[in-house]
Amino acid sequence: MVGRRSLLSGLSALTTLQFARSARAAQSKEPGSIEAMHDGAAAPSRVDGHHAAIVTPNGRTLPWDWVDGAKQFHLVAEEFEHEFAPGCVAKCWGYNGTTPGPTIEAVEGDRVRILVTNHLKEPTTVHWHGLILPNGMDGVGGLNQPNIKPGETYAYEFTLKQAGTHMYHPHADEMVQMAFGMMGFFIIHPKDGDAEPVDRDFAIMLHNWALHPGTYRPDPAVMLNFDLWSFNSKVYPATAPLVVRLNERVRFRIGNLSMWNHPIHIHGHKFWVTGSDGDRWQKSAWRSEVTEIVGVGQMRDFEFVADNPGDWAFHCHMAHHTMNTMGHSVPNPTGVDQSGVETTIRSMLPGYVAMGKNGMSEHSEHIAMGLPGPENTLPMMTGAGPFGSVEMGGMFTVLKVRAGLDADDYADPGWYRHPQGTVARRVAFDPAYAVPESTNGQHHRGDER
Ligand SMILES: [Cu+2]
Repeated sequence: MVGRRSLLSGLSALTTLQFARSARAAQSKEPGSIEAMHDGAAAPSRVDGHHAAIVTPNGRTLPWDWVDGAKQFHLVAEEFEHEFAPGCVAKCWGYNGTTPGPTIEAVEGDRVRILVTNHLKEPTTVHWHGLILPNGMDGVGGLNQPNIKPGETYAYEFTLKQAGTHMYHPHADEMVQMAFGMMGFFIIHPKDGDAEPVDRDFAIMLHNWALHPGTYRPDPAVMLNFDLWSFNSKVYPATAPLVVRLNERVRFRIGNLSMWNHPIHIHGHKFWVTGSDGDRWQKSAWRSEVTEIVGVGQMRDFEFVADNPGDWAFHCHMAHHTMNTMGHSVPNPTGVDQSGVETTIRSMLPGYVAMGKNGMSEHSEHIAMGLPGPENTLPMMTGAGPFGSVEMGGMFTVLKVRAGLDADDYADPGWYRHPQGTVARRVAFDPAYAVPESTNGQHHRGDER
């Protein structure tokens, strides 16, 4: 006997497929304004004269002061309200009011001091993931240091002996603290510069969230079936577009502190994998790819020359990771006529709409129709493109390659205008148009419908 609760939790899946309010709100906000990308900070420039400054889409870089012979940074661990996309907010934890916390950016050889103030109601620490440092600075609570109790401030201080893409996160109650969003980038530029410097340098953190529909706190106990999959703690269509100027050399630094591995895929360009947790690789070790798995706890650097103008999908290739909230315990509705049960289910679950008989694409139509859905969640797929619904959510954004941008212009240039004759076109309405013989023995020409 299926209890009402389990039925409802199963059905919440399909129900969340349809709702409308947040979807419309999400679509009405043009993502990727310069404010959205940099949180109000000034447009990026150069670090130490020659490194392109890191851009953390939807995020920002942590400022520092020169104090007692070190670059001094200050992280405050705290709780705040975070918006994944318009219509979906949660109480999250992070640093200085954001998840991921602000990106720490420094140069090889720097002496750094990072103050960490704990405004949480439980102890925390910060581990500097991938950094070579004195043991007592490694941030594993109980092993390398006492935990930082609520209200306390600790100082971490060390000299940067390496370059590359690294991260920071707690090593105290880490299952909970990371599930709530506590993580950030720690990026170190090589002191002598890169042999092949990049013009734009983006940092993107991969994460997952069990924010069940109608709830306002991520569930830290979930291990597999997450509701939201995020780039820098945002889901499409709130993920900022990645704007680059034609023929620039671009680096994406991808970090993964989620609970899954993510095959990150870029359209329209092949890239070299040029670095990982350890550092930038020797050029002989670079690999040409279009998809690269970024494993849990790993970092990968992708580099390429943006020589192909257009709006190119940039996404995780796990199909469920480019979706927003969905239930995982729903019976497969494909091919099933549900019209007889819809009324019954709606009496238990207001707003329920049977769907999925011919696939989930009709979900986008339901969103466009304005059908209501559960509170504080997102439709499975959404996003309005120039040709219709972009049937994606989650770990998805758009790489926008354009000629004629200014060097520091990261603002959304709008949709790509395709040269005439370069868009796939309809050549027939007739289902039998020139259909070849099928190998399954059926004859498709004509009349079986
Ligand atoms: Cu993924």
